[in-house]
Order: sequence, then C-alpha cells, then structure tokens
Amino acid sequence: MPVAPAVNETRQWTRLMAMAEIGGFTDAAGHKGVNRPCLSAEDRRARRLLISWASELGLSVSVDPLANLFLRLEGTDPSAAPVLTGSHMDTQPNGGRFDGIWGVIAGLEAVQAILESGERPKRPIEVVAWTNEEGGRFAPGCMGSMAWSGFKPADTWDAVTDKDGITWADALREHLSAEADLPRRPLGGKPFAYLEAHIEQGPRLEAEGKDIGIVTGIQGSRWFTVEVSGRTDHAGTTPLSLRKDAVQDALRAISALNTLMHDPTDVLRFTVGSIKVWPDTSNSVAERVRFTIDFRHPDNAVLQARGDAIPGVIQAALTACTASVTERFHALPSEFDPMVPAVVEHWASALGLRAMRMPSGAFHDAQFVVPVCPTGMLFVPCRAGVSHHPSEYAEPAALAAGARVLAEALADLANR
Ligand code: HGY
Ligand code: MN
Ligand code: MN
Repeated sequence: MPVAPAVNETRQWTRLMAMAEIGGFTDAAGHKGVNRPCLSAEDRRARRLLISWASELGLSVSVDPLANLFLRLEGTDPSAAPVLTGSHMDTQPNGGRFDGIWGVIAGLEAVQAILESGERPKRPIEVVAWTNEEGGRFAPGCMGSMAWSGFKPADTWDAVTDKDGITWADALREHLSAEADLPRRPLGGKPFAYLEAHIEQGPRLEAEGKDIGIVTGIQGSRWFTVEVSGRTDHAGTTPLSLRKDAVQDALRAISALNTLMHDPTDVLRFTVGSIKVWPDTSNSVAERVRFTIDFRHPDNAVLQARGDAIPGVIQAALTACTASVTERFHALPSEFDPMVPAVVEHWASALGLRAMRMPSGAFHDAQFVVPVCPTGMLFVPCRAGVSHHPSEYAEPAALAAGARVLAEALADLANR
C-alpha cells in the first residue's frame, strides 16, 4: 500500500507550529523564532508534547542515559533491527522554527502515515530526538549522537558548563529525574538503516528549483575555544608599551587565522562566532578574552592540516599575552553508504518530485551514525537558505513533500 497519500500536510504543520510556541519569541523585525536550549524546561515541555502525540498512535517511548528520546512502532518481526529516523529538538538561542524539529515531526508524520495506510512493515521503525545537537547551551553539539554511537565516552562532557555555570552532568541528571516516569533503554543500538530529514539551511534547492536534496555526505567540522590571558590595567594611565592587552592580542590572533584560512575557492568555512571580554569595561585594559572557532571543510586533508595549524598560528601572533587553545569538537567529513541515498532518490522520483544530490554544509547527528549503519539524509528547501535565525522558513507544502518521501523510504527500508 502506498503510504505517501496518508501524509497530512495540515497535521504536520499544526504540530510544527505548536512546537514553535515552546520557547517561541518574536524578534524586532517580527519574525517568529525559537530559543529552546537542550535539557531546559522548554525542552522537556516540547518532549512531553511529542510523547503525547506518539502515545496517541500507540508508539512505545524510551529514553537512554544521554536523554536521547525514542518513539517506536513495532514491526511484524520485533526481533528485526529497526529502521531509525529523527533529528533534534534543541535550537540555537536565536533559532528558527524548523531546524531539527522538522526532522522529528516528519518522522512522526511518516510513522502515522504508515499506520493509517494499513501497512505493517517487517522491521520496527524508531523516531529519535537526539540530545544537544546544536551545542548552543553546552558545547559541543551532537553530544547525544556521539555518545550513542560510541564516538565519545558518555561522560566526556560532564564538566562542561553553560553560561550560568551549570555543568552538563547536573543538567542531565536533573533532566533524567524529571523524566523518571519514562521507560529507560541502554545507550547505543544497531539499526538496519538511519534516514534523517532536515531543512537544507542553504540556498541551493530553492535556487535550482528542486523539491528534495538527496544528501550524499556531510563536511567535516572542528570547534576550538581560545582563551587569551593578559593583565588588566587602567586605560588612562598605562602606556601602551607596558600593556598585556588581551583584546589586542586576540585581534592579532584572529587576523592571523584569517590568513591561514584564506580560500580563494570559498569552499572553506571559518567562523569566530563568540567573543567574550573580561572585565568588559571601557576604561580597563582587558585581562582575558575567550573566542570560539568553527572551522569546516569537505576535504579531510585540509580539515586536518589547517585545523592542526591553528594553535601555532595563534601563539605566533601574540605579542604580550599567553593563550590556551582547546579543541571541543572534531567531526570528520562523512560519505553516506550509497544504499540510503538511492532509496531517497527512488521515492523522490516515484512521487514526481524534482531532486538533486548534494553534500551538507551543516553538521548533523547523521554524521555520527555513519559508522553504525547505512545512513542518509533528505533535505527540503528553506527560504533564501536562511537558518539559525528567526526568519528561517519552509513552506508547508515543501515539508509535506519531504515527509512523503520520508514515509515511503522508511516503509521501503523497513521491508528489506
Ligand atoms: O552548526 C551546524 O552545522 C548545525 O546546524 N547545528
Ligand atoms: Mn539541525
Ligand atoms: Mn542547527
């Protein structure tokens, strides 16, 4: 039985907009954004809403030690390895209504369409909401999927703190106790395949008039935190020649990094997204600066070579201060097993949708599932490619088309 016709555009959109109210805000330009940090009260409210929808469908719910949340539709062979889909529910602080959450809602919509079509696939299908994909509250991102896949030990980030000084371990403990009523499951798993639906977060699908992105892989990402340490002094009395000005040396370091990261082909991505200054007053010389580095490239040789050069380039640029450089995140470029992209391509074509193969510039939890099982992603276009901003937008019809491809692909994989 075809399942795509059972996908309900209005139901999916209504659920997305209900989710957008949880942590929702309106920015100065009138755009509706979402600020839903991982392991926050807003995150728990959103998860409870999702669980209420899943329970109405008879899906079983479980949570693992990293608070990854799983919604399971049993198959005719409960012992078969499940097909896994999903994404993340946490957002950037100044985030949009679609990044991450659509992949979770689309997974639920796809499962509901499969149920309503009368189809009972052989394999169980599980929808996962990964914990902390964004890394906005606790850096780095993808903690839930990194721990689930064994890429990093589960206690790797226990001492990481958010801006209020709350540790990851304490926030996770508080969260799990708030969800103590939910069944537990061990960390890890061996799905038959994983397929994640996500908005593109880039302009290509819209520019090329395509409905579906058949994602072939994800570029590599490396995150660093740099602490420049100097000495605070009076701004009016201290000669420049005697200063250990952390702001001036941080600027020298960032300028030197811009030279290291110069790429005339504009493939390389280098971002200093956060700079904090202490004591942060206009008439005191800065004693400390902390800035972040987000460096990405599809070619692992470039990712390793230029990433490994970062500490040395920073040290060489300093004139009076010292600096510590800590790597927080290191995700290798990943190529998806051809099987899942081929399934996405088949169903996009069968549904008469315009599709193109493309890599992902954004990182995703799928990157860490690649070593565990055949993995893939499908993209739908978002307006002007904007994401990580309240003006992020995707059309209801485009999201429904993506959910139709997802539903057919999951049913197909679940019968293999
Ligand atoms: O930063 C990223 O690539 C993802 O959107 N969190
Ligand atoms: Mn995302
Ligand atoms: Mn994101």
